[in-house]
Amino acid sequence: MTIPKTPNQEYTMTVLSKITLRASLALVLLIVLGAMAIPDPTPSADASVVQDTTVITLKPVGEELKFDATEIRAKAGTTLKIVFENTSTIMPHSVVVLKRADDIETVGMAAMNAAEHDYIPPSEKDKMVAYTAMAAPGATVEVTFTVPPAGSYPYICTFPGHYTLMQGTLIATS
Ligand SMILES: [Cu+2]
Repeated sequence: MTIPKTPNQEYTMTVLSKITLRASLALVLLIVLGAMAIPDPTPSADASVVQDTTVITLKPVGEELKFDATEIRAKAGTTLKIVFENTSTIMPHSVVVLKRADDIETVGMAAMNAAEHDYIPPSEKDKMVAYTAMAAPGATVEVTFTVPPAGSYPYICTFPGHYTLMQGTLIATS
């Protein structure tokens, strides 16, 4: 494209408004596409490794009974720190990593009657790999533990009624 030697005011204005219009259309398209984007079925948490400790930050999705990451990956035998930022303004939540998926129901049900233990039932602790304290709305809790042997480990929230929906999977890699 050659630039006219004698700048034509009208030409410049036309080009500029065309560019502006195109940019606006592109922006609108981006917004529409963004709103239409299909959520990743297994969103993964961002992980950062500090001194051999993998740090993963989890949050709830708005006021839904959902973790923002439903899959966490870490190497078996390494140290994993889960930081849970409870961004909900109304609901308490926790992160409890279990040894077996078959125990989700048992632990979830037992937790309902464990208010005095912060909804971490002492009788079921042997089924847990790790657990955070119950995070009040707006609070941040964390737990640091050694990643168990290679395999899949479910994590749930043990606040009454949340465990059926509020789940994710820790994948311990070899
Ligand atoms: Cu919860």
